[in-house]
Amino acid sequence: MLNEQQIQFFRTNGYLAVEQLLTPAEVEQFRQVYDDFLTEKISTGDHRSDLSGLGKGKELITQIMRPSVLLPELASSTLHQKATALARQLLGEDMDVDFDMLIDKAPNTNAPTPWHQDEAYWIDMPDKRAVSCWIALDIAKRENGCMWFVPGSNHKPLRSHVQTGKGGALQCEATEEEAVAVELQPGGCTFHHGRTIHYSRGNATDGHRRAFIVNFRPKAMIAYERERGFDHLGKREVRQ
Ligand SMILES: O=C(O)CCC(=O)C(=O)O
Repeated sequence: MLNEQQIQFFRTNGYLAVEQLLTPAEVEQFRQVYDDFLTEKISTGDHRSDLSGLGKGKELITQIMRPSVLLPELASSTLHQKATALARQLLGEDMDVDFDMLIDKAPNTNAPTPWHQDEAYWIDMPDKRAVSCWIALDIAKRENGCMWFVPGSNHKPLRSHVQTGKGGALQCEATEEEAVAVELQPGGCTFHHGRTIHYSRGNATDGHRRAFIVNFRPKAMIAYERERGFDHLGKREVRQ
């Protein structure tokens, strides 16, 4: 569980690193499931896309949306349970899983995830509490695409975003100079608020950089989104 200092750090800075969310045995278990998605042993269909919007025939950043819809037992897995307990400590007991996703940067693909705020992807909601848990299944370091966060951006307005590439990720203006890099060991994780500006460099190493991400918001806001047909599986829209 988190202590008061960690909760305060998150509220002030909009992000938090947790050294070990998963045990080494759990990391191994989730790597296997993850690879079943990557290799299409579990079919991903239209849940899968290239977040870079640039790859010609080859995916640069593989994004698989809502793996727990494809493999329902994931929804009650240790990973989801542990992440949910901490998300509730950070933003309240009414936080629930809105969606999960896998983002893999394959070896030597060198494609950065552009600077953005997750909120730019979503419909406007009356309650803007949202937190994402980004779990490293490999060592995450600057060279293979660890997360960078702009501290305090969670308290500032949403920046304007544009879509990159062909159907690729959203992007806003920000720089590494205003941000902090968070390197993690496998099983470690970061939490970031839906308004926090973040990014990752491309993977310039010979190994994969696999991240399992779970996103939380209040139960009432999940219902609000679903009533409006927004389920994190549809086409990307840019909010201006
Ligand atoms: O894994 C990445 O490179 C980016 C992840 C991200 O933007 C997110 O989890 O909100």
